[in-house]
Amino acid sequence: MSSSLPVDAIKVASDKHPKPSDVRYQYGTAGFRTLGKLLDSVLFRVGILAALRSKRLDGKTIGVMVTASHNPEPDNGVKLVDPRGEMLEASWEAHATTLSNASTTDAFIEALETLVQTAKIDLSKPARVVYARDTRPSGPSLVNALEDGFKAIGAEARDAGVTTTPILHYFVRAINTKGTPYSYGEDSEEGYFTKLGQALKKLVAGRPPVSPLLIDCANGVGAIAAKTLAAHLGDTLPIVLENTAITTEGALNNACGADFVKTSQKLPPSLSNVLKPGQRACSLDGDADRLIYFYLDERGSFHMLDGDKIAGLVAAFIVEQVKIAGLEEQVKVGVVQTAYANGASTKYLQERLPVKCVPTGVKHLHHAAERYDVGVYFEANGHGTVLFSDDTQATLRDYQPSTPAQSRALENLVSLTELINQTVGDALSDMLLVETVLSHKSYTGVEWDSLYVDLPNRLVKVVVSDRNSFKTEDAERRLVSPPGLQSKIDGLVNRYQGGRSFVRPSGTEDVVRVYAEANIRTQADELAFRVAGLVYDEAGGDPASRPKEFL
Ligand code: G16
Repeated sequence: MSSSLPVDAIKVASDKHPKPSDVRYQYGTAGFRTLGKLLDSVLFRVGILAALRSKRLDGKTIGVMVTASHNPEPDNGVKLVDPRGEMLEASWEAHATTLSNASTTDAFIEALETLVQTAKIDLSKPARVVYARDTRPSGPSLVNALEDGFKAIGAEARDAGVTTTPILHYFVRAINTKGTPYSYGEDSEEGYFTKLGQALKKLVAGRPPVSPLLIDCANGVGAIAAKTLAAHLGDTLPIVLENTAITTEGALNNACGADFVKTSQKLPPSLSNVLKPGQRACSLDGDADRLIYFYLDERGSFHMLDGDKIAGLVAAFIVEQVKIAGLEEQVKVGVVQTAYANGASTKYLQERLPVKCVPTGVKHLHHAAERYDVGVYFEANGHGTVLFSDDTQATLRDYQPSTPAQSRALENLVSLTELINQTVGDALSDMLLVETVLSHKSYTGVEWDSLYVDLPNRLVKVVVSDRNSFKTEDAERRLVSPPGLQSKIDGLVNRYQGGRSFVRPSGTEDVVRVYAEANIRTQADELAFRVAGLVYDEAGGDPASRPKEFL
C-alpha cells in the first residue's frame, strides 16, 4: 500500500464534529436512524467510511443516502449503498457501528487505522461517492457534515441533491455500469424517468386508457419525483398528486404516507374528501421506497392492498408471461416474504410457487431473491422489487419465440426488466409495475383485492427499557430472549382460531413490534393487545406506551 490516511486533515475536521458522549449508535435495519440533531458526528464519519469502502472496491462509486424514510420528521438517518445499488455488505455494518461510537477524535483515527489494516484497504486507490438527501429540515446541515468527511479524506464526491432513495440506488448502479455490457441506464434523473416511462409505454401499448391514479406523496421527496414522472408519462397514466407539502413543518409522514396507511389500516384523513369510490390510489413513504395501494368501495369502505397483495399480483403475472412465452422450463419464479406477510398471502403464493421467509430488512429479502431466476420480494409494508438474474436476462435476450403470442410475452418480460428498479424497492417503479398488471388483467382494485382474502391482523409498538434484550430465531418468528416469553406467547396464540403472533425488536425505531393475526378482526386485535401486554409486563415497558385496547 502506497499511501496513508490524511490524519491531520481528518483530525482538524473531526474536532468540528464531536461525538455526543451519551449516545450509542447502531447501524440497524436500514443504516443509522435517530433524531436528526444527534447525527452530526455520524454523518462526518460515514463520509470517511464511504470513501474507504470505495477504495476497498477499487474506486467503485458508493452511494450515501440521508433519510429516515417513514420515520417522523425530527428523525433522520443515513445509509450506504454498495456498487450494484444494493445495501451495504453486512460485515461493513459492524465497521460503521464501531467508527460511529469512537468517543474522541483520537479514538476515531485509531479505529480508522485498524479498519484500513483489517479490511486491507489500499489507500492509494481513488474514492468515489454519490450522495443525496430527502426533504427533512435537518438534511442540509447533515449533508454539510457528510461533505466535511469527504473533503477530509479527499473523496471525489457527486451531489445528487434532493431525491428519492431508490433514485440514488439507481444512480449508483448506473454510474458503476456505465460503458459496460451491463449498463443500467443514463446516470441522471432524466435517464431514470425516461427508462421507466419508455418501458411503461411499451408494456401498455394498445391497452385501453385508464382512469387517473391518485398518489399520496407523504409530503415528502416522492412529491417531487412523482411530478416529474407524471410529466414523462402524460396520457399513458394520468396522475393526481396529493400530500405534496414538502416545506410545511411537521407534515412529512404525518397522518399520511405508506406507513400510516399500513399501520392504521385507514385512509389518510387528508384524502377523505378527495378520493372517489372505486378510484385507484396509493401512498408512498417519506423517501419513496415503499408503496401501499387502496380504494374505497361503493359504500365508502376502505380496502388496503399492501406489499403482500402487490407480490401476489406481480408474481402471478410474471409466471403467466413466462408460461405464455414458452420459458417455463428455463425460468423459475420464486417469492420472498418476511414473518409480517399475511398468512392468507403466504398460502395463496405457496399454492403457485416456491416461497421463502427471511428476517425483516430489504437486504435479507434481496439476497434470498437473488437465488431465483426471477425473485419477487415484498415486505408487507410495501417495500420490495423483482430481480431478474443475469442468466435469465441473457435467456430473454437470446430466446427465439415461435408464435406471435410467445413473442409478445417475451417483449413484456424484457420491458419488465427495464420498468422495475432492480437495485432496491422503489415505490414509483413498483407503482408502474402494478399499473401494468392491472391494465393487462383489466382489474380494478376490487378484482385485485379478491385474489385472496387477508386474515385480519394488527401491528403494534411497545416502548421497553432495552429493546436489545429481545432476540429472535426462525426468521424472527420466535423469541429466544427474554427467556420464557415465547412459551407465554404460544399459550395465548393457541386460544385463538387461526392465531399467529410474533415479537421482534425494530431496527429503525426504539421500540419492540408485535404482530398478530386471527380468523376474525376482534380476535386479531385482542391477540395483539394481549401479546403487547405480555411484552410490556415482562420487559419493563414505558407507562406512556402501555398497550391500549383496540376493541
Ligand atoms: C426499513 C427497511 C425495511 C424494514 C423497515 C422496518 O424501511 O428498509 O426493510 O421493513 O425499515 O424495519 P423495523 O421493523 O426493523 O423498524 P424504511 O422504509 O424505513 O427504510
